[in-house]
Amino acid sequence: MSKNAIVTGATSGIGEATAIALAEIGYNLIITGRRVERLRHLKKSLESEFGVQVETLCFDVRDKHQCAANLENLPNGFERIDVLVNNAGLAAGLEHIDQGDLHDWDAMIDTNVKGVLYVTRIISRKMIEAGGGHIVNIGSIAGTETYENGAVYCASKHAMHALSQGMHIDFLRHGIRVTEIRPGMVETEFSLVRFHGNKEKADSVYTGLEPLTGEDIADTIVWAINQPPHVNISEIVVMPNQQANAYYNYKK
Ligand code: NDP
Ligand code: 8X3
Repeated sequence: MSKNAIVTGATSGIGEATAIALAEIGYNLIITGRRVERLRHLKKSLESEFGVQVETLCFDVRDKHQCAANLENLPNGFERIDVLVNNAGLAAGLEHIDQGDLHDWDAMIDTNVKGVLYVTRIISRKMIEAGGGHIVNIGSIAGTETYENGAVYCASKHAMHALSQGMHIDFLRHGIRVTEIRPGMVETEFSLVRFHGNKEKADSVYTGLEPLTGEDIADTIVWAINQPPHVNISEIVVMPNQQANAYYNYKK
């Protein structure tokens, strides 16, 4: 029987690569994000390339009403959700706390923390009813480390780390597996978003080293969900070979 997955934030980067990787192994998909044209384009290409069913839900995970309106009643064929990938997220800005922008803080905390909770509450209830499932949370090395200028993003990813552990505990009795993946640098639209569209600044983050790709993280997700049902991969840290942690990297 084919399986069903939801990937939040599938319009670019890790989420898009994950949608492709899951379609490739036969998952029917619900892909979400706010950029409707990108969702439509991805749906079309996944359906034609892999012959799977793909539905798009265009909404903002920060809005609890939009989450409910889109996720409570899922499209036909998605009565059971086998895998939820909580991927939608962002960093906004890079400065000391006294210089922080309140809009940036709201965006990070509302997306990376509250958005994950809104989505998980609704989908976990469906998983409980169905007798199981697998939740994959995209955390970050910023979930266990804190670096200068990144306090609020790090706080939001520390929250993701705590939520992943809490989900595992709370869902033990329901047979729902929970995996947190904590990547280092992945070249996506992440830095472009963090620097509010400044491409030069964004590109400079990756100059001199070979960062991870969205596909690297998608491969890791596929490996974790393909483990036998009695195995739960709780946490995975994935780093570029030229980066040791948030502070040390080797640029050529
Ligand atoms: P991208 O910017 O390429 O992708 C982010 C995705 O999240 C987009 O699809 C975006 O869709 C979606 N998204 C953002 N805000 C919202 C929102 N309010 N509502 C719905 N969807 C939203 O970055 P990445 O692929 O790198 O980021 C994916 C995840 O990986 C994030 O949680 C990030 O924190 C994490 N991460 C990234 C790392 C990196 O170095 N790139 C390292 C470690 C973790 P849209 O704009 O269409 O709404
Ligand atoms: C993204 C990686 O090091 O920019 O989560 O925080 S980092």
